[in-house]
Parts: sequence; C-alpha cells; structure tokens
Amino acid sequence: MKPLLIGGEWVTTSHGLPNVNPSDVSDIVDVHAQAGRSEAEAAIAAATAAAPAWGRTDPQTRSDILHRAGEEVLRRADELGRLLAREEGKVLRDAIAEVARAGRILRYFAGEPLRTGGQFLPSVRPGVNIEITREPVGVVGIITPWNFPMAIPAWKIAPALAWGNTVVFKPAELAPGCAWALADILQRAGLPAGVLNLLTGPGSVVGQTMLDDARVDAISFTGSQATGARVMAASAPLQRKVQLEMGGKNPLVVLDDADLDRAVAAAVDGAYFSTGQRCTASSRLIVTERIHDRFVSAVAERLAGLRTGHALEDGTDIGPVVDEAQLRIDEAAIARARAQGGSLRVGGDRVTQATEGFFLSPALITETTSDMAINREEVFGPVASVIRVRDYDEALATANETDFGLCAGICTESLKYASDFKRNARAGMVMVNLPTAGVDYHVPFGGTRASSFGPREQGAFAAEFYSSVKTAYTAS
Ligand code: UN1
Repeated sequence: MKPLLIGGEWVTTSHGLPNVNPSDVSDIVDVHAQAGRSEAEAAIAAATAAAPAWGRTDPQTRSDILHRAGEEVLRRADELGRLLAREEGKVLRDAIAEVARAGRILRYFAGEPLRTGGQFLPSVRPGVNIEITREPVGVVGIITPWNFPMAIPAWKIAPALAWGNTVVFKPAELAPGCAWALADILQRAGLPAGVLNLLTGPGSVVGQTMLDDARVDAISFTGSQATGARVMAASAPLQRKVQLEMGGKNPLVVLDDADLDRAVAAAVDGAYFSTGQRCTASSRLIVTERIHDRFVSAVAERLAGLRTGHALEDGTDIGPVVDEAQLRIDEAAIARARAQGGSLRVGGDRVTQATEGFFLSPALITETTSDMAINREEVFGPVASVIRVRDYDEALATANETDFGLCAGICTESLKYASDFKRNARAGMVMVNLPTAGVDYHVPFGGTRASSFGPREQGAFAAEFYSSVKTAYTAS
C-alpha cells in the first residue's frame, strides 16, 4: 500500500483504495492509503510548523531541490509515462509527453527563486525610500484533478515551493499514482520535513478538512465548477486566497477561408485527443456555411480511422474514458443532444476490446444549436458538436454564447478575422490555427467567468498567487 506523506514521514492507514486501470479493470495499479480527518489535520499542522523556516531558506536551496526533482522526472519519463497511461488511460505517447512537461515545469520554477526581484522607489515624501518585495503566502492547499495527474500537480506545487510556501497536496482519488511518485521525488530531492505533505483520500473528508482549516492560507484548485464554488464559499469567511481552474466549453471557429487540413487537424486533436478529457478541449466546432459540409465529412472520416483502445497498446489513438461513471455521463450527453435535435454523425459507441475497459469511440454531433445542452454544459469526454453559422460575425457571437471563458480558437487565413477574434473572443486564452488544448508551460494559463477565478497559473505570472507583496517605507 502506498502511504501518505505527513511531516516528512511516510504514514500508512488502515483503509486503502485500489487505483484501477481504465483500459483493463482487472489491472490494479496500486493501493493507496486513505487519509481521514486526523491525518489531514496532522498534515496541515506539519505544513504550518515548517512554513517559517522554509520561507526563509535561501533561493539556491529551493532552486536546487526543484532542479533535482525536475531532472529525475525527466530521466524517468518513460517509466512514469507508463504509470500515467496505466492509471489515467492517456495514450502512452501523450502520457510520456505529459511527464516530460512536468519535469520541464519543475526546472522552469527552479529558476524563479533566483530571478524573483523586487522594486526600489523613491517616496513622494522627501527622505523616504520604498522597497517592494514578495513574501511567501504560507500554507498552500493544492487540490488536483485526475486528467493531468502529473502536469497539474507539478505546475501548482513547483511555484508554491519556489516562492517559499509549504504545501498540503490532495490529488484526485482516480489517479493517485503519479501524485505519489511526484511527492516521493520532491521529498528525496531534499525538502525539509513538513514542507510537502501528500494526502490521498476522499475529497469529502480530506478536501473538506483543508477547506475548513484556517491554517490553510491559500488554496489552488483545478476541477469541476461545483467543487470550485465550494472551495470559494468555504474560503470567503476566512478571507483566504483562492485560485480556481474549472471547466470549459471551448469554441473552435472554422471560417470558409480556413486551410481545411489544418482546421481538421486542430479540431480532431483539440476535441478528441486525451479522450476529450481536458478543460481546454475544443468541444464546440463553429463552422461557416461554405466550408461546413467539407469540414464535417473530413472530420468524420478522420474519426472513423482512429483507433480507440488500450492506452498502452501501440497504435491506439484514443484511450479509455476514466471510469464507468464518466462513460455514462458522456453517453447521456450524446443521447440528450440527439433528443434535442442533434444528429450523431459518427462514433459514440462502446468499443469492445480484449480487456474490459471504458472505451467510447469519438462522437461528432452535427446540426446543433447554441441553446442545446451539448453546447452549454461541459461533457469532459470524446464528444464534440458542430454549429453551422453564416459568417464571421455570427461565429464570434456564437463562440461567446457560453458561461465559460477558458480558451477560444479560430482557423482562418485572414489576418483581419484572426486579429478581431483575438481581441473579441471572451476567453483567457486564444489560439489561431491551433487546437484550443495543448498549452505552453511558461506563459499564463487561465480563463474568465465560469472557467477560472483568481490570478493566472504558470510561468512568471504564478507569482501573483503564490506570493504576497510587501511595501516597506524607510526614512533615512
Ligand atoms: C492543456 O490543454 O495542455 O484540466 C492543459 C485541464 C487543464 C489543463 C489543460 N487545466 O484540462
């Protein structure tokens, strides 16, 4: 059984939860100790006790630890990629790429303690100087989803540690293996006891304990909108800093003048790769009239040629859905779209394989309109819908007809439309001639409205959340 990490000690519990391979339910990847309230409280106490000393460590120490951890993650990318593919169902190629991305994130943030500077300004009052510096926030609670079980923990934990915070980390119950490996690597890289604490266990107990505890100074959360709202509600009376990354219903606009091959590639990658289980997925394909039929036929043809199957098998393009519950949600969303007038052009079938897993062929639903549930609610599966529009203006208006605002993409050869879209798409990230999913790790990540709340993640902008600004006045 894989233990918890509390105060520098690996701690086991009486109750364990199996980590099941969604490509083959007979394959139990591991069993993870389940924390209860007392373990969660002990982890928060350990992080609180470790915070003052860790906040004062020299930047070289923090840099070296993050660098060592990043190097180990990169060195073990193949092995950890297999673990990721096995526990989450991401196809091996993408799983290895995600692990490499996590390693590079750790190395990037290894540079931040050395780069972080302050400002020195003259006061408006004679003889007074001002220094502006960044300080740690304190104890950061990190709650992560199963869909990027290595990269998302890395892009939250690395900046938290870089700016001198201690961490209580609660990964998703469905994919604790990568989280455990990452905690083990960081601990061996030289973190003092209590700086990083790992709590595998149920959100209703562990997550709730973190939400209720005033010693947790900040919480960074990626997951569902409903849980995000709970994080925020619980944090309001404590005036706690929160950073929420939630869903998306990201539009990919395809204009008549688009390069068809490029548009099809962007749509297929953005909507279906990683089994569509990305908050950045291109789930609404908004297509103008004259290219519509050609685009739909070409996407349908590509989808029919993709292989859905075991994530570790050579030649698999689309891995399994993460579990039975998510598979049912995906199927229900397809059925509802059809009931509301959508036409299932291809896919949406359970696929039988040699192993028992949660395989669903990528589904394309055409003839949909903006008011249908399929274009309003995030599915989080290999399902995309097509909305036919007249022209660019209608495409932009349709793209913005959503409560979400994470990413928005456009495929066009027109500089005029691309520029207009970058300016007027209501989203935190805009992509031109690219899928909406698959982002860089050194630049801000985040959205607007129902998709995100709080400062941006990733790159230098992560400092806004993971540090606190101090303004010091000195009279000479
Ligand atoms: C990506 O598309 O490269 O949960 C990253 C998610 C996002 C990460 C997407 N937070 O899907």
